[in-house]
Order: sequence, then structure tokens, then C-alpha cells
Amino acid sequence: MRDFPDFNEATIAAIATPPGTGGIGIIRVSGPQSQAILQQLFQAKTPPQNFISHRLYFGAIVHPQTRQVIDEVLAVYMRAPRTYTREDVVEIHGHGSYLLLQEILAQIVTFPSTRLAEPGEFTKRAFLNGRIDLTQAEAVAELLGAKTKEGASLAVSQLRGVLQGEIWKIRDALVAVRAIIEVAIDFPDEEVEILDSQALKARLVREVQEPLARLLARADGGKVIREGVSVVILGRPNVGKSSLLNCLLREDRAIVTELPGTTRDTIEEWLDIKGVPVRIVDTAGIRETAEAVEEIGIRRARQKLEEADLVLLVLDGAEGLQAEDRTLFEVAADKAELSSLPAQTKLIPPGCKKVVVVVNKVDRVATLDLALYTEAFRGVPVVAISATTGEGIRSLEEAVYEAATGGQGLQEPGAAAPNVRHAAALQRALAAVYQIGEGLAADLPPDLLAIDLQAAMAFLGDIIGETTTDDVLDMIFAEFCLGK
Ligand SMILES: Nc1nc2c(ncn2[C@@H]2O[C@H](COP(=O)(O)OP(=O)(O)OP(=O)(O)O)[C@@H](O)[C@H]2O)c(=O)[nH]1
Ligand SMILES: [Mg+2]
Repeated sequence: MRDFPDFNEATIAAIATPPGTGGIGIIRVSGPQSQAILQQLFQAKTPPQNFISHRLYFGAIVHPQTRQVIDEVLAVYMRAPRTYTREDVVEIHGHGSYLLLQEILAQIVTFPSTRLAEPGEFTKRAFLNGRIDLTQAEAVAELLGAKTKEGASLAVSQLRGVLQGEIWKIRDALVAVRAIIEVAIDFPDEEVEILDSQALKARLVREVQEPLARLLARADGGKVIREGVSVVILGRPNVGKSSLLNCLLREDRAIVTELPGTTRDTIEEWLDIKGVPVRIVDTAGIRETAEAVEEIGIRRARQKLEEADLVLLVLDGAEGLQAEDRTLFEVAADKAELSSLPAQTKLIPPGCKKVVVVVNKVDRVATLDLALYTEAFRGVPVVAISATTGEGIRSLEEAVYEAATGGQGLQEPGAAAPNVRHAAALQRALAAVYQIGEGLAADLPPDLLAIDLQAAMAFLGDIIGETTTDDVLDMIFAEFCLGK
């Protein structure tokens, strides 16, 4: 366990249910004062000092001085260490009135050494007290913020220790390698060759390097599930961009008219496409002859384009392919310079942007010559749709899914997927392990090998929170909501 002086001397309290009204509202208290607080505030047949741990009791919360009843509640006392934080924990289940909950909370924090909990502090204590590791603590926050069912299920696997397990397995293999190298350090003058560098390197590659690389390879898939992808709808005025947004959302979100220049600003919404969280952005149609307000919208569209992972370039199938469509394609695919944008705002390296060409209004075309478009936009998926009738929308969703997951689909549920922080540490561990392998091949002295070994262990330790610095911990827990 890490050494954090005084961190759990204070008793902390927070409302654990979201603001607003609900069936019930829960206040959570953790720390040495928990039971004493309950004794002062709770009035019932069974006094709190006689509570059986982990059992709910019915009673009333009363004002500590006036003894006036604040709310009728169920209360539970959970004795350490079998609790969320491993400390004494009390939960008060009141009616879901935020006002009353706040009133109870205000009384609780008047007790000595008791204060409001910071965001994520309950989970932080669970981590600092060694009940969960850092990957599990991160999973808690992720679970609450998951945008799709698949994202939530990834977080649950991580909470259950799937990622932690893989890291430990790799660490154990590293420890075994270290043991062999340490023997070589301790007996430098042995006649017999203790260190079979060849065999040891093979083992290092098989048991450490390859599993590390495999785990790292799943980071991209994890990023898609966690953060989703940003998709921008781009096209000339009036081609049906807003209609497409509405069609994908299955609601009338954006204003649609037959007038070009209807959309003046960017509109953003979240979609769930087969488990991929998609932030979809409708933009103002791009044209030369726009007036001032529209011009601002167009500039915003271009900014959104810079941030996008994927562009849906919408064309009007009834009008056929226009010269401006080709220009916009060049812009979308990031092959052309945007004259109105200074060079330094170009965030994405040239040629990296994914584009799907969407031929809209096919309901107004007797026979569609799709080959015309596939010829013009070679190498890019072309999907024919009607935003009015909904025809082709499934194929479009499929194309977005394919582009977002790199044609691999989402990884199987239950598998570990490193997040960005883990991936950075894995990468550094992998580099150190590679150095060890090189060192073994070059017959470097074992004490030199030990340095890289130590480094690799530390990078893995960062992931599970053993060697993580305080400011990184603070950053992680600051993202939590109150009461968690
Ligand atoms: N027949 C037919 N009409 C469509 C289709 N999609 C859009 N429209 C019509 O095309 C017109 C323009 O649609 P919008 O969705 O406003 O087009 P937009 O690209 O957002 O236009 P701006 O915001 O002005 O750039 C409206 O009259 C729509 O009803 C389609 O698939 N079929
Ligand atoms: Mg529009």
C-alpha cells in the first residue's frame, strides 16, 4: 500500500445520487466518524451503536440540536474493511428531495474532522487503501461516463480486473527474467556461464515483448469505444446535410428548408452506431457567394473539419456531380490547402482524413449511375441514400462503422483495452523491454540490463497505480463526479 500520511483521517460525506428529484436520494459518509455521526443524527428503535454491519434500518434523521425530524430514512452502517473505501461507511437513503439531502449533508459536515468529499474521493480512498488498483478506479469513472452499452461493458471488464490481470501476468514474467539476471549479477566470476542470453532473450520476447505489443494493439479499439469518433457532414448548400443529420438521429433536430444557406451554425449531436459513439456535426453548406452570417458558419464548418475523424461528403444525386463537389472532396480529404485558414490551424496530417461520399436524393433519380461517383472518388466508399425516405441509411451507418473501426469491427466484449494513459506507459515499457533484448543479444553486463528492467517494471507500475505520481492521480480523480 502507498504511504499517504493523514489522507484518511478526515471523515468525508457527499450526496451520491444525481441532483434533482428522484425516488430516493443517498448520502454517503466514509471515515472514522461515520458511526458517531449516525448516532447523533439517527433516531430509531435500534440505536446505531447496536446496528449489525451491512444491514438497513428504518428511522428518522433529526437535527442534532433541535431534534426536529428532517427526513424519514433507511440507514446502513458498514464496518471497515468490507466496504467501498475499506473505511467505516454509512449510507443514508432518504427521499429523493435534493433540498432535504443538502440539509442532512449540512448537518453531517458540522461534526469534528468531517468535511465534504472531493470528486472521486471515495474511489480514491478505495485505491489508496489497496482495495482496487488504478485501472479499476479509472473504470469506475468510465462506467459512469460510458456513451454506449459496449463502452459500459468495457468499463465493467476493467473494473473486474481484466486489464490489471494482463499487466500482472507480464510483470510476473519480467520478475522471472529479473531473477535470472540478478543471479548473474551476484555471481559475476562463476566459471560456468549462468546467463544463457539467447534463451533468455527468446523468453523475454515470448513472455513480455509480444504480450505487451498485443495489449498495445488494442488501444485504438479501446479509444473508439471510449471516446467515439467525430463525424462531420460537409457539402454544398441545399444538398440535404441537415436532412441527413435528422435521418441519422431519427428526429427533427436541424431546420430543413428548400433554401440554400439554411444552416448558419454547426449543430452537434451524439449517435450510437453499432456501439460506436459518434459525435455528428451538421455544418453550413460551403459556397463562394455567402453573406456575412453564413460566412461565419462556413468558417466554423472548416474548423470542425479539422477536428473530424471522418467526413460525410454529401452530394445531390438529382443535380449530379458538380465541380464544387470535387473541390470539397479535395478539401475533405485534406489534399488541398484551405486558402481562408492559416497553415498552423491544420491539425491533421495531409491525406489522413477518412471520407465517405454520400449521394443523396436518390428518390429523385430514375436510374442512378453509381459508377460515375466511384470513378470520380476512387478508393473512397460511396453510398447512395435518400434522407427523405431513409433508403440506404443502414448502408451508410455500416460505412461509418467500418471507417471508425478500421474495418476490424469492435473488439470482443470482455477483452482488456488500454486507455490513452495506459497505452503511453505500455509504449515506454515496450521500448525498455526492447532495449533489454538488444542488451542480451550484445552480451551487455547484467547490471546494465537491470536498469532497463527496472524501468520497464516502473512503467507497468504506473498503469496499475503503484508508481504513479500524485499529480497524475489528482488528474485522474478530478474527473470523477461528486459522491463517487
Ligand atoms: N427528394 C429529396 N429531397 C431532399 C432529400 N434530402 C433533402 N431534401 C430536400 O432538400 C432541401 C435542402 O435540405 P437541407 O437538409 O436543408 O439541406 P442542407 O444541405 O442542410 O442545406 P444548407 O443548410 O442550406 O446548406 C430540402 O427541401 C429538403 O427537403 C432527399 O433525400 N430527397
Ligand atoms: Mg442545413
